[in-house]
Amino acid sequence: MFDALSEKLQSALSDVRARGTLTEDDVAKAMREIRLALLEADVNFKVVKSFTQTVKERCLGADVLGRLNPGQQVVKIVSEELTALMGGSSAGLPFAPRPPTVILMAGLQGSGKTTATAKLARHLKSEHGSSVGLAACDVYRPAAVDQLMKVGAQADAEVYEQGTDRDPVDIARWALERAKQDGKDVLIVDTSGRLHVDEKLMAELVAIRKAVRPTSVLLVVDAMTGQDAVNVAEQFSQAVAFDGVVMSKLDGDARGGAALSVKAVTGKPILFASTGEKLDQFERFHPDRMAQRILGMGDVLSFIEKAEAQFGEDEAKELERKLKRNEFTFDDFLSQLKMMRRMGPLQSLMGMIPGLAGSDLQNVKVDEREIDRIEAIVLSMTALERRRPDLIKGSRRLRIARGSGTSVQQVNQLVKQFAQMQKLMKQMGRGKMPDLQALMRQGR
Ligand SMILES: Nc1nc2c(ncn2[C@@H]2O[C@H](COP(=O)(O)OP(=O)(O)O)[C@@H](O)[C@H]2O)c(=O)[nH]1
Ligand SMILES: [Mg+2]
Repeated sequence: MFDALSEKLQSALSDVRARGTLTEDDVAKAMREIRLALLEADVNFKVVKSFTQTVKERCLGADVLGRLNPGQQVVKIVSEELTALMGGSSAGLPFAPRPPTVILMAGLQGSGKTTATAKLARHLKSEHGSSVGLAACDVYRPAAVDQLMKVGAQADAEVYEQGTDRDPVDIARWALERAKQDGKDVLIVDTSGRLHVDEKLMAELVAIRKAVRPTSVLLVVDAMTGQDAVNVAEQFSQAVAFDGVVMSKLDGDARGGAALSVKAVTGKPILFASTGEKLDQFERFHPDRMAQRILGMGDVLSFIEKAEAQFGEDEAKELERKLKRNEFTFDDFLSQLKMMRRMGPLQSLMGMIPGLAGSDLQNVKVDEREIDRIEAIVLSMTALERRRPDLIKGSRRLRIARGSGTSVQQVNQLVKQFAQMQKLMKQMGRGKMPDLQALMRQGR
């Protein structure tokens, strides 16, 4: 996600980051590079202009230049302004005072509405314990109702459908009645889309909106279409006011232009991020965390949150404490591996780990068999060895290799990798990225 942008911004900032003192020229040069990076990322040019202007003014205005560690100040300012650009604090989805809360999904055909409908249902169920019904109002594509039934079942949400012969406005009205009768907390209305914004599409949406009076209208926007996505969002906002954006297909978007421009152009925040075809690849969008991720500050909070969802909160708190204090042993490593496996594809988690983003380690392909081997090696260590990896030498290595059915070389390699990891964590703790913790507090 946003790899290209992330790389360019980090390289634009790497110079100032490293400097002990900064001149106005240094700042100007960094701003030029940031401007280019954003334009290449397909961010709306007006947005780029005002963004770099603000950042520059803040960098030169607040006595950044004279300060100790001015580079860190600049990085902090960029991070704060990126956060503001994407909507500042993360916005939530309001619930209706009297259920059901009705959410109307809008967007072009293929933008990811039906997928997002089911993902949101799953999300609301798991986060809020909501019982959710889905209204099948896309009657133009024959397979649309079947698709919603299929993903709806996966999300454990009841689908209210009447085939494809009735008027979508009638179906929406009927579905709302059903949802009320069934005591649903939430009704999500999936609608049809067209390839382009046209009058018929807008008229139908307006009619459905009138019929069900939604608590929120969400616009699903395909991040992979970049600037086009933002133009579409702008056209929608003129015809059918929406309250927030679901940014879909972020997993395929290396550039990030849509995500960075849509709030500034439409005035509406991104509420959710969809990052894959699977139903659990969906999360609330947090501008502050996204900014930190783009700038290679990792994303501790999302990581911990994901861990919390899988584990008890206590376990996750403990992990957070250890990550911060650098009391990290092979035992923790082992339980982390287990946890990660429960959390889903390892690769997708790598970018969230601070210190890993942008490092060589992030590019390591995660092979599940490799994880099996690592687990076997750690399990063959004694309790003492797990706490004191520095003891693992000579005959101990051979014993561990035999015990785990691996080679001494493989044991060596793991011990070395582990030492490298500890070093990374120590660097974090020592404040190689000192703003991170401040930013995290701010994000709470
Ligand atoms: N990679 C990826 N694919 C997605 C995502 N969301 C939806 N899709 C795919 O995009 C296609 C269109 O999605 P769909 O929900 O049917 O769009 P709709 O026409 O707006 O209802 C489907 O093949 C989905 O599996 C996402 O976040 N990431
Ligand atoms: Mg659909």
